[in-house]
Amino acid sequence: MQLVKQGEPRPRERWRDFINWFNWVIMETELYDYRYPVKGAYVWRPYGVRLRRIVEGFIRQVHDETGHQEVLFPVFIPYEFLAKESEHIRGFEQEVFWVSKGGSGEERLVLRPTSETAMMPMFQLWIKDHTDLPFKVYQIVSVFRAETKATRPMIRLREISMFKEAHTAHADREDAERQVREAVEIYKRIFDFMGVPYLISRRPDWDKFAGAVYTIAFDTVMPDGKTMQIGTVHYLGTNFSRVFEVKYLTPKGTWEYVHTTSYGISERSIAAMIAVHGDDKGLVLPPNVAPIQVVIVPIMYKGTEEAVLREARAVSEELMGAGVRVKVDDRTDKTPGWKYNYWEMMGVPLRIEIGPRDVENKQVILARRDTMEKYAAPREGIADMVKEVLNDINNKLREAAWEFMRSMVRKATDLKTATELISKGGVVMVPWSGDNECGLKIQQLLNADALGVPVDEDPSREIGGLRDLACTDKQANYWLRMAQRY
Ligand code: P5A
Repeated sequence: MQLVKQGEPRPRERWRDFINWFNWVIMETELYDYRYPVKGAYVWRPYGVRLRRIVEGFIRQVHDETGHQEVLFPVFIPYEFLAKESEHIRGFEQEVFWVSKGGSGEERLVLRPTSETAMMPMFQLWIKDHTDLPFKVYQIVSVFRAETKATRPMIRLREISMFKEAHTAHADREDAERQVREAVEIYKRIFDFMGVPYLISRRPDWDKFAGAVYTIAFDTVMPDGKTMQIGTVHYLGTNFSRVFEVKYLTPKGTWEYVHTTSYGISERSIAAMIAVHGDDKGLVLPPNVAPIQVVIVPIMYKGTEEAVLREARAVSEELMGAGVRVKVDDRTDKTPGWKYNYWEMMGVPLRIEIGPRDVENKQVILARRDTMEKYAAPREGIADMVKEVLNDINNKLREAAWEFMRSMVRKATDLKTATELISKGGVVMVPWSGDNECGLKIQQLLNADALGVPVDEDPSREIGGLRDLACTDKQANYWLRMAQRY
């Protein structure tokens, strides 16, 4: 993999050279370091950890609010447990990291690639009767997958270090499917918070999670037109509960298998957030997630620096009191111009400049990172004003990202147009019968992957009379989203 070295000139065209831009920006802003000497394992640096903690905080809040309880399971899973569900092990067998021990041991352990088979034996002990259901837990932990596709910093990891996985158990299919819908709403809230737009699709059967009855996936479009899977929700039916004997006593006095679901997101969602908002200058962070929401740069000249600094600190106090994450950059060895460039690269949403004239005029200068607008605002009532601007930046960034993604989704009803559009990047919706063989053929013809049929809009809208893109003797029943994927 071609990686940019720290300090090298930054790539100018994020569009053409997205991965180089991405690697440059996470490295240069000291969010992340990809030089760790193990493939697919990377380091979060302090600025990155602060960002991550804010995102994790929101993820926890949303799960807690919806009745999920946080747990922490061991990283070890006995191999026999991972292998109990036949489809599950078929999917993960090649990606499992084995644990070797000093001396000899009978137990064969693996590092969890996901925790369904770690949770199930404990669910079996904890769930007794119908009053225990629904049962909803989650954890934010590391999981390990020996990914065979090329690893990429923050995007495709072998140690996924911010894996939020939720696991739930229900009395019947109906309640489990209600949970699937709740999970979709939870993920919408999380991605809206970060301003990341999404397409929600039901994955085709050949691409569902190993062991699932069906998978609903969130994808977003990267600046280069390729899509990225940023979250998935699985209905697992009784596939896991049967092999782990997870049963509950019904009010009628009979024993039934629970229906389970699981859903997960990872730090890849942070990568998506960075990708959809960033620009040639560097990061552009939505205030919702920015470790520093406002940076105050005092313009210091000899003679007036004390008054200016005092004012900068007073504004900082006021903002802090209003719950704003603020920093005063009072370094004396850097010029204001240098600081502007630096904090712009770091993605700080709003800069406040205060000079001697501003103190005199009872005003401050606001500079927005998203629009690069700069204007004077009255000193009086600054906290309210700043909160309003931060809110506006959250909304504008989210809207701009949605607009870009929507512009990258198109429809094609014939092979020639579909092929042309796919080569330009983005998502192309094509008519599909619903037949798996035809879907696989469409993938081959377009040399692209099927994301699935829309869950966020009617998949059969305006499909009447159209034919399957690959099996032209078959009537089309759905629009199938196709794309090149990360
Ligand atoms: C759901 C949670 C699961 O593992 N078990 C528990 C289910 N689903 S999944 O689709 O395999 O993964 C959930 C999300 O995690 C992200 N992801 C990754 N991120 C970074 N590096 C990886 N190697 C990686 N693999 C999966 C994806 O966003 C995926 O949707």
